[in-house]
Amino acid sequence: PVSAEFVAGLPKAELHVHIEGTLEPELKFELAERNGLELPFADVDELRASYQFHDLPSFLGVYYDGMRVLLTERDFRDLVYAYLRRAADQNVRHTEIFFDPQAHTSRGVPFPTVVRGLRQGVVDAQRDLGVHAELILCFLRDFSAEYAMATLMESLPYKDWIVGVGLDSDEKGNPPEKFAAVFARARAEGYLLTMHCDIDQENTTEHLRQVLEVIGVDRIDHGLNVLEDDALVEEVLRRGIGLTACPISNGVVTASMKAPEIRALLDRGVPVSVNSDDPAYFGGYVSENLVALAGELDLDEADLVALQRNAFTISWLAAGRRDAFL
Ligand code: ES4
Ligand code: ZN
Repeated sequence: PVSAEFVAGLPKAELHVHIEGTLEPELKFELAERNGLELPFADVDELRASYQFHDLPSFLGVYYDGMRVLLTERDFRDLVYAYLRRAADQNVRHTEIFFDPQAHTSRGVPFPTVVRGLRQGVVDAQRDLGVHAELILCFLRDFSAEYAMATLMESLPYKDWIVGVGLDSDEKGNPPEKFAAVFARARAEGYLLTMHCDIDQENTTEHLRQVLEVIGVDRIDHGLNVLEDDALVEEVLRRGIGLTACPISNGVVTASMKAPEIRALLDRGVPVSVNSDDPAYFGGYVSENLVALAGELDLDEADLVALQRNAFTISWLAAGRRDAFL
């Protein structure tokens, strides 16, 4: 087995973390107070105890509700800064952070407020903590394709601050091809592309086929069930497409960390990395995810180095910058 100290010291990249999912109860209370909002919980412990979910929809309800405290540019800046401080403490050197602008614009917070605040957090953390970060704009797949397209258009003045686009929220009834035109336009604008394609959702092999054949993604979030079809495994290998696994998240939402699937992907040479997803809600940042997975699979130090090599390799760092980590 491997020690927590070894995991802690390993230089890491994190590629699958939702910034709104890093909102810890302490900061939630602080922002509520700053913005004159009343939370229906007496204290941090009571709030944390309310985090009970058994599937994706029950999690998403809590997740979206928690965002109501995020209102000003400063709030978004502080959210990113708090996450990057924790990441830097775990020796994360590079991270690609999802944000859900429609979870904010749909409740009246302007797009520029969100993206300017997030960018300020990235810039401040890079200056103070030396951690490098990029932003990935995620569309909410349970909203319409038209709303996604409008959000894409709103993002264009901020293109230099956004490395790519993704797709998250409830997959049921919301297949990748619903967003084919949006992602084609995003590609034409120079964005890199990823999409959530989650094991244990419905029709996932069909969704994976669409993600590869219709959308032409550069990466797949989760995607572990490529294993259900050899042709899908061959295709991700052929294209060098990476998968971003989230063991603790899967464990909370679907009652299994999917460790055997991660093992099988590593054995077959598919570049898979380990990530935290929504650490404030699922109870583990990237190091805790690595320790949990290492325990489950009896990983050794070389395996953990290989997982971090995968993470830097499939990251969207520019080639020269990436090579500095490898
Ligand atoms: C998410 Cl766990 C999960 N699944 C889908 N969408 C999400 N957004 C934030 N966390
Ligand atoms: Zn996710």
